[in-house]
Amino acid sequence: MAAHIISGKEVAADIRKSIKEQVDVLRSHGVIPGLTVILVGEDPASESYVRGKEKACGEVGIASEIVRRNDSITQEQLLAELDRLNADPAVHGILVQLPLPAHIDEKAVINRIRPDKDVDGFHPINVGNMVVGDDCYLPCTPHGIIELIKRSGQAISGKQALVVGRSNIVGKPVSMLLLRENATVTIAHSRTEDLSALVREADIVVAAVGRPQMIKGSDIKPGAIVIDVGVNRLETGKLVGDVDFESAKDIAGYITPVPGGVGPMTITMLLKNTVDAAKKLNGII
Ligand code: L34
Repeated sequence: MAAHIISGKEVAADIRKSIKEQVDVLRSHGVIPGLTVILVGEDPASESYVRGKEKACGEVGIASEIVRRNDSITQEQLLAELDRLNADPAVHGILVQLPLPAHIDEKAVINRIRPDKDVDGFHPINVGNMVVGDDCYLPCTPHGIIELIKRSGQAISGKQALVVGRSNIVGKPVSMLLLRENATVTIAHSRTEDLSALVREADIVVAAVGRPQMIKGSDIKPGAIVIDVGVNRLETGKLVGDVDFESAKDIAGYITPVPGGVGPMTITMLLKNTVDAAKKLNGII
């Protein structure tokens, strides 16, 4: 049977309506939520994602600024930039687009962002609070994934969830969020010995490895929920996920497309965190 296609684009549009309403209220109180994105270098994919963020901010009324620096920027200069933004009361959210050039210590950069402006949820304070279930900014892609599953109407509690990939941005945090929703979580990675066997058992598969079309429909458990985080551009220019959509779509129960699946949700959760930051920093919640 053909899977239900979970449209991240539609879910995102729905959530953005409510975000815009919140921004309108804030603006009527004289608070304009502000997001600053730092983009170092000229990676075309990062450029495209950051432009997507800027456009989405504009649509809901968030003031956004992109600070572009070329990849010769030193770590000290980048940290100084963060100090400036940390101190700027018009800036409620700060995001440093990753990856950074190799000469820059990513951890030092993330650690420099004020945790209460860390709308990416990457600062160790936010990560720690997420793990213990305290108030924090949730990382955007993992949070978007949980929202997509919930809005598909399917239960997470008690299900076997397989997360393929263990990055700090997606794999690890989404595993924690699925656990928080009472899934039984397995994390697979490059050293996992029999990935196919694990995929076959999973009620929920989250694919976040960055390897084009590596998960095939023949491995998927009939009726499973398949969330594809991969955004891989083939030589032909076509954008594909980590899941082989064509073979998976007739076996899965629910599946996200690429593009139009997780990507728009990542951006939407960033908008949400920025509005929450504007509220908190102004003592509104
Ligand atoms: N600091 N770095 C930081 N925060 C993040 O949350 C990110 N990420 C990841 C890369 N680096 C980051 C993003 O923003 C990935 N990511 C991201 C954001 C948006 C989209 C994909 C990845 C997206 O909108 N994808 C569209 C297609 C875009 C295209 O055509 O290029 C989609 O529909 O999937």
